[in-house]
Amino acid sequence: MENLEELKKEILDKINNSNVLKDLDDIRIAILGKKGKLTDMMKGLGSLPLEEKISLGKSLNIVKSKIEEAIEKQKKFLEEKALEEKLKSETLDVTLPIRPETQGRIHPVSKIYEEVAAIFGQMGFDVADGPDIEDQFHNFNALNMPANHPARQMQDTFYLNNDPTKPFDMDTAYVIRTHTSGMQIRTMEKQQPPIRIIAPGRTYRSDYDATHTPMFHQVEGLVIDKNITLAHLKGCLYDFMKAFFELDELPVRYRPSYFPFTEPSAEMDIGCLKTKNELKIGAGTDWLEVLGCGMVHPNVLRAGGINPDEYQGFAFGLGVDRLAMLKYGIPDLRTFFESDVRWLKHYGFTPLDFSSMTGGLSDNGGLTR
Ligand code: 2NM
Repeated sequence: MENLEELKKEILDKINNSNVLKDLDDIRIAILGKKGKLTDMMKGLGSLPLEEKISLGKSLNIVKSKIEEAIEKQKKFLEEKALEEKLKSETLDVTLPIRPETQGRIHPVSKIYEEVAAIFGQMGFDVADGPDIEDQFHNFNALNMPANHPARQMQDTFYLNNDPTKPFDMDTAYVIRTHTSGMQIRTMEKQQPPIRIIAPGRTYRSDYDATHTPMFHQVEGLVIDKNITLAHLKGCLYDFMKAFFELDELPVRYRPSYFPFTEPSAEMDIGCLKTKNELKIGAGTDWLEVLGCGMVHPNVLRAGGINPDEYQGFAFGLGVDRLAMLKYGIPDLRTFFESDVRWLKHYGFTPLDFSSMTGGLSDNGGLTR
């Protein structure tokens, strides 16, 4: 009995002094396991006289439950301690600056798309989306470009062979779009006026030199409503150009031009100062062409399912790559598509420096740089 009291004290001490769960479990096995000390003692009861068996058995049971209780308590304590340590070691200070310095950059082309969408978005335009692969109706016929039109010729347009098991059929072949205008036609087909959309996207023409790449980026726009006039076109595009170049005053002029899908058609120039190695927009006496535009041809409205006696509209198209070169002073178009990370680091934008009309279009005041 005295031994038992001592043993109990010794075991409880061990339990309460254990520091890790593994040690505690080792102690439990050594005492209460199949071959544990207390288990052995209980097995030994069988060989004792009845009276001793009863009283020692009782004592052993009491000791056993005390030990079990102590183990349970210590286990809880050690588990809580372990959790606390884990949480402490995993703490993150979310207020620390980003490390290493942010690596990714937004491509100037994407930046221009954001800026253009922010400006026209504030004027109430929606952004349309459509396929890069077009049928000839949406890319040509609906745009008042009949079968014999020069721009449809093979040297300008990438034609696709729809069915490789048959000979190429010029009449039914799909094309990869030469402009984004197919989206305007698709919008007219599914929506009656008022329509105010911009259609940004990749476009493709078989052309390659210092100022032309076979894939380039466009934003086209379309406005249709009752009583839309050339004055709406001029006001809208004037406001756009001032917002885009972030200038309060900007000289502009419209020159007569020709597009099959608009009548009348025009090209818009903005005033600038050209010197040997610098281009300053909004000052000087030189002119720079920035976009094409016009009043939507009645044939185009009809092709889109809109009655030209009831509705009028204007449309425009601008080259995103060229606007990026002008606004951000990038001299060579071909570098846009070389995926050189040093170029991107120089001309690109950090993702947090996003474009908005209220936060500064191209520069948010150094908040993220
Ligand atoms: C341009 C110039 C002028 C244009 C026309 C249309 C449509 F579909 F409404 F007829 N969309 N875009 C257009 C007009 C595009 O790009 C230089």
